[in-house]
Amino acid sequence: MTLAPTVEPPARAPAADHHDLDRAARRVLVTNWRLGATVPARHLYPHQWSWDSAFIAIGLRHLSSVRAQRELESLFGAQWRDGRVPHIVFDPQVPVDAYFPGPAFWRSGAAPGAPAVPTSGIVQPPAHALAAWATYRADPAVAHARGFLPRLYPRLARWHRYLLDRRDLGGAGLASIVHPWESGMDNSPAWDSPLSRITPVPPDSFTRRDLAHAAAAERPTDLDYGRYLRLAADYRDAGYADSPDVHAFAIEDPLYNALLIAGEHALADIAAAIGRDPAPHRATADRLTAALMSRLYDPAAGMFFPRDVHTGRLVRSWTIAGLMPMVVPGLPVARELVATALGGRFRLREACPLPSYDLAAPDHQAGRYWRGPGWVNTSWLFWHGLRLHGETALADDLRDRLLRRVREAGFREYFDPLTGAGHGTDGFSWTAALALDLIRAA
Ligand code: 9WN
Repeated sequence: MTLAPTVEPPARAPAADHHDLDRAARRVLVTNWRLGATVPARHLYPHQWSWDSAFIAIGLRHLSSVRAQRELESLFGAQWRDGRVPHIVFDPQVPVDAYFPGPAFWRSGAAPGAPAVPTSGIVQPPAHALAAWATYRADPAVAHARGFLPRLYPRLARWHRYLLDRRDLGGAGLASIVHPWESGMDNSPAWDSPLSRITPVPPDSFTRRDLAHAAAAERPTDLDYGRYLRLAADYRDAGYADSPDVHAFAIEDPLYNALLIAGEHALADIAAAIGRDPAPHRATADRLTAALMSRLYDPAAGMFFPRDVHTGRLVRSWTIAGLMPMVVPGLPVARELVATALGGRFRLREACPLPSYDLAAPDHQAGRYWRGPGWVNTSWLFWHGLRLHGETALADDLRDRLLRRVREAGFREYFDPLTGAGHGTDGFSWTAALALDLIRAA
């Protein structure tokens, strides 16, 4: 059985007690808006990022449906001929050394089928079809007038096709990520073991820019960066070709594939809305859901784990990625995932945002990048999943606590899940955008 995704809360004015937060969130998105797209954060991330834009559109649709549509359109304007949507679209107006690795590292101009604008060559989680459908539903009249869905649908479909065909490195139908940056959870402890096989580039061969804007104790280490750069350089030097020989890192990730499945359901809705056949998308979603269950679900644990394509084994690391299949309509084990989220590792009733990594693990670090702290986007996805599976009371409670956290600590990039202390950069776009969305569901 499949249910239609319900990403569109009814359009509502914010309740009086949220007016100040609402105004402050709008200010963040206005400040971070550039020509046609929104940067994740002014200093640390001064270009357009792929999955950030999807979350940003989900919030922007409440301010200006045209701007939300343009956010997605500008990202897909940088789509490669093979269908990939790059994880960063570089703004040529921004100094080349403002972010590392920048256009000079990725050299997309030399790659076959890359767009005119410089981009990276890797991708990020496919949250875009979900965002496109939510954006359309916020204002169908304006979307119709602008031809939003008929223009975007073929691009979204090609994006998913790239993942389904070129990235099925494990041969079981699921898409593989080929770089930790592709997971969106760059520094996740789940990548430690597969990354340990990668020879880092020498530490004196690159200059990081992130440490000028964020504390070293809250960011990945130089050794991590050395390995990230080795993987990215090998991919680049192979002309961004996808094959198990090129990709020393190849993982079937539950977060990634859950978004792909939810996205196929959204594509089915989009197809139906523009008079196309939704059935192939529903069939793909059902096939992928079966593969997700058989390849990545551990019934004894009540949890999804990533599978390392090279070893063939599950990586038994308890990260929030393993709870993300909650966004899959009709998921047969939603109740089990809720039980896991309520347990001591994630403490759904108190921790907020939900921790990126097992609170009970000895190597949990509440302030370090994807190794403990909570992000608003993964909690928003879990909230969405709770609503999708009828867990309204838990969803409402999580929503209220998320809004309280953001009101107290600001629009931070991530938060200590138990104390609420803010970490990373401030004025972070998806925190603001998703707060706007949660406010309207309150
Ligand atoms: C590398 C922009 C991005 C997010 C990712 C987050 C972080 C980049 C970085 O910032 O990654 O892509 O430089 O660390 O991990 O999820 O999309 O906000």
